[in-house]
Amino acid sequence: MEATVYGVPGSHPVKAALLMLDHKGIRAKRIDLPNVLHRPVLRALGFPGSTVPAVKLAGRKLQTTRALARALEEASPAPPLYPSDSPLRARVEEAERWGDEVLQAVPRRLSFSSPIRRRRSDFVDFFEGPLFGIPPHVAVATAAPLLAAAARLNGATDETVRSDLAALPGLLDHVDGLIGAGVIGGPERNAADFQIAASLRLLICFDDLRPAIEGRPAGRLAQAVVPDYAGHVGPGLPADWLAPLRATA
Ligand SMILES: N[C@@H](CCC(=O)N[C@@H](CS)C(=O)NCC(=O)O)C(=O)O
Repeated sequence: MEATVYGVPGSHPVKAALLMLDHKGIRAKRIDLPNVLHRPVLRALGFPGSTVPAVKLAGRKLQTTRALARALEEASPAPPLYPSDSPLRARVEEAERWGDEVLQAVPRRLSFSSPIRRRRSDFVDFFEGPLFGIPPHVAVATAAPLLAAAARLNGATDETVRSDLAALPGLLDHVDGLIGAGVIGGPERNAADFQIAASLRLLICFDDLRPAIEGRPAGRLAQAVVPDYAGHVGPGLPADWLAPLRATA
């Protein structure tokens, strides 16, 4: 079995999808599309939704990391992505849902926030290669309107990003709690490990956030599950936005 994974540069749910495919021993070819313009391309390819990862696998067109995890479990049960013990499975599924519905949006909004968009030359490192034949530095140099559109589509205003940063210590405490309770971070990786670790690992790529994350259980898990995440964003967030994190670092 082989999969084709359509993504956009730097996407953390795409990273989660690739890690889950790898966990199942399924070879995957990644094709990145330009952000925002990916929408008509996915439609032209026959995907019903607008988000990536969009995965072609054994004749199926799958979208969303959670649907992919379930399809993978069905197609190739070993090694599992969900524990067989049903109370633990329910807790893993709840952690996976939280990782998708709550945590995943935080690094996404941050990536498109106004202070980070000003550092867009840093985005070159997130490219896996040319985008439709366009070299990364050219794509990034001309990306300002697309990044502004992505910020609008994702609700990445200064207010939402500030409030995400204020909430981040609590989100990290929640992840540490899941690790302490043995829901994630166990000897067998599960779907929630991949879902949550990919988001945290993208946050660690930001110099402004790394000190508050990397030394705690959540940060160590992210680095163990996602050892490589191409990309690095230098400092750029205002000090008052970071104050809630500095208080806990
Ligand atoms: N939560 C879903 C959706 C992922 C998602 O929103 N991906 C972003 C990129 S990180 C995306 O495709 N955004 C474009 C859009 O919403 O059109 C999942 O886990 O697959």
